[in-house]
Amino acid sequence: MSKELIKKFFGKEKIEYFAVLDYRSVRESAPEIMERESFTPRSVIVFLMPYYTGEGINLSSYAVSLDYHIALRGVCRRLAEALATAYPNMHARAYGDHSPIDERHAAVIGGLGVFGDSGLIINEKYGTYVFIGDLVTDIDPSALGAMEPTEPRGCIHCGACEAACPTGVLRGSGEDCLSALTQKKGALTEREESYIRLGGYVFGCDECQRACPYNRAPKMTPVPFFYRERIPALSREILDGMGREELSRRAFGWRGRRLLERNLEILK
Ligand code: B12
Repeated sequence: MSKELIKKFFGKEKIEYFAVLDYRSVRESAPEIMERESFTPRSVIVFLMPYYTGEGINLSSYAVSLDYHIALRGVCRRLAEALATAYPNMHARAYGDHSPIDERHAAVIGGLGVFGDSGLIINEKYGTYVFIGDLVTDIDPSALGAMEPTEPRGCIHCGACEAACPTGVLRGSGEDCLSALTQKKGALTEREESYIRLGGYVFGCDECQRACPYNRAPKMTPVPFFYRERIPALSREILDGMGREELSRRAFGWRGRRLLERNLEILK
C-alpha cells in the first residue's frame, strides 16, 4: 500500500493531516507497551482528527461529542484492514492517548502542526482542536513511503494561553491544570473547588484553547462522528437519565458518575 493509497484511505475518512514515519525517528515514551507486543515496530502512521463542533456550555468542547477514542479506534481498525489487504502478514496496533510513542512529538516531526505553549499541537487549519491517533506497524517504512522527520517547531509564544489559564499552571505558578482538577477523584480542597467554579466546566477546560490566536475562527470538523448525540450542557437530569453503558461512550464518563455529580454540585 503506497503513500497514495494511504492518502486515499484518509480522504474517505475525511482526515486531511497524516504522516508516515520510520519508528526509529519517533520518540519512544513508554517502551514497555511495545515490549508486550509480539512484533517489532518499524513504521508509524500518525494522524490528526479535527473535532470542533462548536463550544460546550459547561463541558469542554472535546467532551461535548461521543468519546473520541471510539472514533480513533474505528479509523485505526479500518486502516489496519486496508493495510492487511496489501500486507497479509503484517502486524499493527492502534493507539490514541496511551501510546508507546510521544504522540505530540510524532505529530510535530510529521509536519502536522507546531508545538504550542499550551502543551497542545496546533494545526494550520484546525488549530488545537485536533486529536492525535497513531497506528504502529511492522511494515517496512520505505514501502509505505515514510517521510524524513521535519525539525520540531513551536508556536509564536504570544502568551495568550498562559494569561488565560484559570489556575496559572501554564504561567508556571505550580497549580494543577483545571482540566485535571475536573477529572480528579475524591474530595477537593476549597481552593480546587474555587477553580472549578471559576472555570465553570463540569469536565475538561478549554480556556487555553479559546485564547489561542490560532483558534480565532475555529474550523468545524468534517468528521460526522463528532456531530452525533452532542451534549453541550450536562445537567443532573441528563446524567441521571444515562445508563452505565451510555456513560461509558462519553469522554466525560471515564472517571465515573460520582465525580460528575460532585462537579455539578460545586457549580450549582
Ligand atoms: C494525561 C493527559 C492529560 C492530562 C495532563 C495533561 C498534560 N499537560 O500532560 C490532563 C487531564 C490535564 C489533560 C488535559 C488536556 N488534554 Co490531554 N492528554 C493526556 C495524555 C493521555 C498523556 C499526556 C502525558 O502525560 N504525556 C507524558 C508526559 C511525559 O508528556 P509531557 O510532560 O506533556 O511532555 C511531552 C510532550 O509534551 C513533548 N514535548 C514537550 N515539549 C515539547 C516541545 C516540542 C517542540 C515537541 C516537538 C515536543 C515537546 O515531549 C514531552 C516528553 O515526552 C495525552 C495523550 C498523549 N499520549 O500525548 C493527551 C493529550 C495531550 N490531551 C489532549 C487534549 C485534547 C487535552 C485537553 C485540551 C482536553 C480538555 N479540553 O480539557 C486538555 C488540555 C490541557 C493542556 N493545556 O495540556 C490531546 C491534545 C491534542 C493536541 N492538539 O495536542 C492529547 C494528545 C490526546 C489525543 N490523543 O489527542 N490531558
